[in-house]
Amino acid sequence: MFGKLKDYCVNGSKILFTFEGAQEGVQPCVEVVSDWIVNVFVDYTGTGHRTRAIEGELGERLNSGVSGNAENVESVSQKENGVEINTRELTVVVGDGFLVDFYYRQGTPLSLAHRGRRTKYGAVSGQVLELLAKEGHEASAGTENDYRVQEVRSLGDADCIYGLGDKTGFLNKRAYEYEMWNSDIPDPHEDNFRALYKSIPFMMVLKEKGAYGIFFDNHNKTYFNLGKESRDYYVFGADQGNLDYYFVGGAGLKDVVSGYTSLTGRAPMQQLWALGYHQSRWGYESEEQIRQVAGKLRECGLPCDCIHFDIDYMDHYKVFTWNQETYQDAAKVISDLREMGIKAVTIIDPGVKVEKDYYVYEEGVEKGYFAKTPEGEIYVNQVWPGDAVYPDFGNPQVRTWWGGKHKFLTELGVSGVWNDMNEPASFRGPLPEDVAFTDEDAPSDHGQMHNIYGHNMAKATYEGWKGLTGKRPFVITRACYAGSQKYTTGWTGDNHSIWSHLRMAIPQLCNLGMSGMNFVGTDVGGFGSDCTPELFARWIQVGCFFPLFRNHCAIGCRVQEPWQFGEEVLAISRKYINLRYELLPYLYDLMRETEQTGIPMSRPLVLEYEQDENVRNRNDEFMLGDRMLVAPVVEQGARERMVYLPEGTWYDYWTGEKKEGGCFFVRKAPLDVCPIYVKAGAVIPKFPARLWVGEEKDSLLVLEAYPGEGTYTHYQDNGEDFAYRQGSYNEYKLVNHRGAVEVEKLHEGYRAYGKIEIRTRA
Ligand code: MIG
Repeated sequence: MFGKLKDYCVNGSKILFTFEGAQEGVQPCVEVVSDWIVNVFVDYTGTGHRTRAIEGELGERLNSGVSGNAENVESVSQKENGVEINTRELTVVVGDGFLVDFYYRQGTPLSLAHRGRRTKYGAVSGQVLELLAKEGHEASAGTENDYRVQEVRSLGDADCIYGLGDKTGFLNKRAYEYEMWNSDIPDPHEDNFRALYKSIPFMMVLKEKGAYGIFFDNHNKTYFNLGKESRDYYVFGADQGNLDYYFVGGAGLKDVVSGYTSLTGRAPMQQLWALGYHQSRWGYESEEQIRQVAGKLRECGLPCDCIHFDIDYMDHYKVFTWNQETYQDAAKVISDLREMGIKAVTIIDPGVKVEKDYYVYEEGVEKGYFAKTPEGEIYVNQVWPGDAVYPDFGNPQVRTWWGGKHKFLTELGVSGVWNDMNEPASFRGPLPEDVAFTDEDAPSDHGQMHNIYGHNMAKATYEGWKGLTGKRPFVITRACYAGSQKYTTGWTGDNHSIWSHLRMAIPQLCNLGMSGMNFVGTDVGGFGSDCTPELFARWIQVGCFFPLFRNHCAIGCRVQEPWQFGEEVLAISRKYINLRYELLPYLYDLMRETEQTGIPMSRPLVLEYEQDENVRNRNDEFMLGDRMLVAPVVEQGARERMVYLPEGTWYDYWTGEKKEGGCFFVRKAPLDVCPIYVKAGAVIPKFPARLWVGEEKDSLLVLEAYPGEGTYTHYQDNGEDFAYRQGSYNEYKLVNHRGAVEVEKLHEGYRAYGKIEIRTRA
C-alpha cells in the first residue's frame, strides 16, 4: 500500500509522511501524545479520529484534528533507515512502506514492524469447504486473512501477551486469535471462542526486559491474531475504519496499564457498599421471594449489601415499569430491604417493548430516538418483551433522555442499575449492519456503532444517575468498549457452573482489570448449569477477592444462595463473606489506587513480579493489591494444591507460618481453606465483621501488621458521593517497622475513626 518514503513534515506534535504509491490524499501520521505514548494514524476514511474511548480535552483535540504540543517531540531527523522521531522516552523510526519501529530512547528495541508477508494456514479447497460447512464446521479458503486495515508486528520468542478485555482462555494471550464484536453466545465459553460481550482492543506485550501496549482504537469489528498464525508476529486489523493505534511504552507492565488508562480513563471510586456481597438470581418471581431471601441472609448471619432484581420485576419486561401483580409495592419492599441494610439494584435492558401507550415507547417514537432501517422506518427486532426497538445511544439527546428515565428508579429508592443485553442482543437474528444509528453529530450504522452500543448505554446511565442522585453511580454492564470503565463496572455474562469456568474466571478477570475495567466479577457459582456444593464452596473462595462479588444464576438452574448446599458450605460461605467484609478498608484503598493509577485491585502475579518467569503464565493464583496473594483450589476433589510464591518473605494468612518465596510447595487445602499469603512488612487495614457496610461507621479500624518493613497509604471518605474530590477525605501514612505501626495523617478532611487498633501478626 505504501511504497518508498518520499518526504515528511512536522506540525506541532504530528509528523506527516508522504509515500510513493499512497492513495491520493492519504498521508500517514505519527503523533507524539506524551513521552511514552505515540499514535499511529492513517485516515483512510477521511473522517479524522472519531475516538469514543478517549474523552476530555485529549479526546476533543484528537477528534478535531488539532495538533498537540510540539514540545513533546524532542527531535525529528532523516536517518539512513528512515525518519527518526525522539520523545523524552522513546525513539520511533518510520521507514519505507510505513513500517514503524519503536525503541527505548537508549536504543533497545521494544516493538518492530514485521518485515515480510503473512503466512496462511488451514486453507482448504472450495469443494472440501462446502462439505465441511454442511457438517457445521468452520473453515477458511485461506484467502481472506488480510484485512483492509492491518498491522503486522514482530514477536520475540519470550514475549507474553496480556489484556484484550474479557476474552476466554488463559492469562497469556499468545497463540490465541480473537475478534472484537460484542457477542452474546449462550454456549459455554471455552478458549476457542473468538468473541465475547466486550470489545477492548488493547493488548500488552511483556518482553524479556520491558513492556509495551497497543491500543487499536477502531470500534468497528476488529481482529487480533496473537502469534497463532505464526510465532514470529502478531496481526491486528479491520475491514472498516482507520488504522488508528496508540503505542504505549513503559519500563514495565504497570507503566503500560497506567499509560493506557491515562488515555481511556481510570475506573472511579465506587460507593463503599458496592464492595459488599451481592445476592442475585434470575427467577425471583415475586416480591415475597426477595423478602424471603433477604430474611434468610440475615437469619444465616450472612453479610450482604444488595439484592439484584432481574427482569422478573418488570411489567411484561418493559423497562422503567414495575410489575405490581407479583412485585406489588416497589417503594415499600425497597425501603423494607433498606431497613435490613440491603439495597436494591434493578436490571435495565436496552430493548424497548413495542406497545401502544407504553410511555417509553411512545416518547421515543415521537422524538425519533430509536434506530431505524436504511429506509427510515423504526427498526424492530425481538428481545424479552417481544417486539422491541433499540434506543440510539450514540445520539447525545437520546443519552440524556434515557439517563433521565432513571428517575423512575431513583424515586423508588433503587441504588444502582444493571445493564444487560447491550451488545445489543436480539432474538430474531443479528441486527443488520446497515441499521441506521447516530454517532454523536453524524449519521452512522450498526456496523460502526455495535461495539460502542453498551459503552454509550452505560454512559447514559452513569450521567443520568449522577445528575439524579449526586452519588457515585453504580452501573454494571455486560457489553462495553475501551474506556467504559469511566462509567461502569462489569460482569462476565453467562458462564456456567462448571469447573473450567471457575478456572477461567481468574485470567479473564485479571485481563479485564489490566484492560482498564477494574471493577469486575463473574457470576459466583456460575450462571447456567447446576452448581454443586463443592464447586460453590470453591467459587466463593475466588469470588470474594474480586471487586464485584455477586452470586447470580439462571432461572431453571439449581438455586444457588449459600444456604442451598448444606451446613458445611453455608459455614464456608459465611467465613469468606465475613473475610470480605473485614477486608473492606483494604479493598477501598485499592479502589483509590485504581482511580489514581489505573492499576487494578485484583491482579495477576505478573503485574507485580514481571521479571519472574514462573508467574508469566500463572493462571490459578492472583493478587489482591501488592501484598496479598490468593492461591485458590480450582480442581474438583483437590484437598491440597501446589503454590508458587514469588521472591521475598510471605506469611500464611491462616496459620501465620513464614514462607520464603521463589519456590513451589504443597499447601493442604481442605474444602474450607483457600490458601492466602501476605507479604512480610504488610499492613492490612481491616474492619470488624458486620452484616452490611453501613451497619457500623468509622468506629474501629484494625491495622494488621506483619513482621518486616513497609510503608502504605490508607484512605477514608464518606463512601458515597463526590465530596472527596473537594478534599473531604482522610489519608494516613502507615509505617510498619517490624510489626510496630506508626500512623501519620497526611490529609485531614473527613471525620476520624473512633479508634485505630494495631494488631501484630505472627
Ligand atoms: O437472555 O435477564 O447475562 O445475567 O440473568 C438472558 C436475564 C438475559 C442474561 C444475563 C443474565 C440475566 C439474564 N439475561
